[in-house]
Amino acid sequence: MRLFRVSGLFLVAVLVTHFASGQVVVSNPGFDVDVIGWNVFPEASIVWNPLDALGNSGSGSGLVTNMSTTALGGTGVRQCLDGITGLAEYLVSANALVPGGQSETGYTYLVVQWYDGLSCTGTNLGLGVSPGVLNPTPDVWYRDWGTVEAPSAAQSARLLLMVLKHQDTGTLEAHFDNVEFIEIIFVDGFESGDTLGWSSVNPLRSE
Ligand SMILES: [Ca+2]
Repeated sequence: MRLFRVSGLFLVAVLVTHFASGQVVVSNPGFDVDVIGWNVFPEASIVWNPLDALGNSGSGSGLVTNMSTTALGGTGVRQCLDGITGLAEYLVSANALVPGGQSETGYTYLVVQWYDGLSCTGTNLGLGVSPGVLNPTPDVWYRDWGTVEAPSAAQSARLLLMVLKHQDTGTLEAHFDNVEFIEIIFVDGFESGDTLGWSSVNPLRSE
């Protein structure tokens, strides 16, 4: 399983580069003890819950409730992120779970709103949206994710964890955990003519 190890090393290199740059930091991404840092939209609430996406007894998740009175209404929680680099590509992702036994139905998705000022001020430059996971299996953790490119003038981004409810009645709850907003740094696109960063391992051949 050499490929897996090589991939792991590549991932570490990307993360080290990311954290070394210190650009975008999500506050309270893993909901260890509370939901501080996450602010609610209208018709939504959030509470801390001990259910953790990785089964970690020392952590939990944010349980978001959609109370929308509009059919197909999306609402949820948000956090503003500074340190955005214009034209940079970002991976946005979060674990999500819709508890079973609920009378209403729906799903989760992520939204990024770009701003040309710091701390989500100035002009709203538009949205990036993850496709979400339609008709998710109840009580199973899944991963919402998407890639978004920051507009050239963007300096900050508002990250939204959203719950969509199909019905205009009742409520729908969903857990979120392990939120990530990571700049994608392509280590070597062969521009240098140097292939040292690449392995020629055959993934179909085991060691
Ligand atoms: Ca957690």
